[in-house]
Amino acid sequence: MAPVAVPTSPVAAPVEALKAAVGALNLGVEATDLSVYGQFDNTPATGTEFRSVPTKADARPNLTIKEVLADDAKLKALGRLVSERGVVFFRDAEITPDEQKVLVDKLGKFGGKPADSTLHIHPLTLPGSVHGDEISIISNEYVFDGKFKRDDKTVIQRVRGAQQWHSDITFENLPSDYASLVIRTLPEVGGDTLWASAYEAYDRLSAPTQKYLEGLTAVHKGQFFVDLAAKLGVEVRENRGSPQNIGQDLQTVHPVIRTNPVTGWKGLFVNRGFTKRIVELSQSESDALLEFLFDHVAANHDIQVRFRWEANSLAIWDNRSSFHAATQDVDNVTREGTRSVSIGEKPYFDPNSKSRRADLAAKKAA
Ligand SMILES: O=C(O)CCC(=O)C(=O)O
Ligand SMILES: [Fe+2]
Repeated sequence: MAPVAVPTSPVAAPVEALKAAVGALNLGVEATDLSVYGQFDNTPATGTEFRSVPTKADARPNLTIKEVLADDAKLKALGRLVSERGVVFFRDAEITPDEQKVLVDKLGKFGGKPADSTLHIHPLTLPGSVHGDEISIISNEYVFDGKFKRDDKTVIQRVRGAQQWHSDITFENLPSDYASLVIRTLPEVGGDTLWASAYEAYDRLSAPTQKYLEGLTAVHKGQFFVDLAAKLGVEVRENRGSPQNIGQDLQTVHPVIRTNPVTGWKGLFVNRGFTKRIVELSQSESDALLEFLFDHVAANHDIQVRFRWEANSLAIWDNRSSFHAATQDVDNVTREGTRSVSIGEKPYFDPNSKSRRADLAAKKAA
């Protein structure tokens, strides 16, 4: 791993100040009980899917994303579910790119995101992009805009699955809370997306390792986008969904263990895509620890879910507490979708927050 300059003064403010910047949580209040609708958990660790067709065994009615968008009580319940399960899927979801924006922005607002956190403008989305600044086009043919063609044309040349794991835009001072993706042009087979639970990644570490990680912070950097901007001779966009998301270097510092403000649960918050260096450790210690943690997420399929896209499938995830990875396993077939990303709060670690497993076990026992 190439050395990364370690900032001399990490930006971490006291946890109470960071928590105070998260507005009132409004995700439990007046919420509807979504368990009355047909759904199943994809794996114990992560993923809940709303079924599109009731079966004999489960006659609960179908919940459509249209109904959710039309009813704030349902939206609040959905936000809570996404934060608890890491990712939620809908089938037969008719949703426009503009509605995707409304969806994640409202989830973020109900979740108490700072008043000036809006929707992310990707550093490499050109002004005048086809669906506007706040929709990233996800494509296997180009990077966020038609001008940035990929030069890794075939499956064999492309990055393999283990290298793909990330949570979105963690190079920003204020990264994402909620995000949504629809793949609108699909290969018949292939191009699945995987998600992994950051809560479960934390819970499956030994207690001494958990303790150790809780004291650490890490440098995140969007090096790929900085390099691409330089290669193409363009500046990266500024004011990327928050007045705090500025600067050309796409670099920041976040805690290694992050508290999700909605669930109050602790999750691992380093990812192979963007985390470059543990601030408090030597270069070789940092390299070894990060490699272990990246592998912990990528190699353990028992903390993951794999989702096969169909026409009108919709995924909504909480970037604070999950990782995801695309699968680049098709040649010469277009795969294209629209993604909207809400900006959340400055990440923090609250020492009083809980393990998901411990909290769920305590609730079950109560
Ligand atoms: O293409 C995919 O499957 C996932 C792309 C991705 O990382 C995202 O939409 O944030
Ligand atoms: Fe992503």
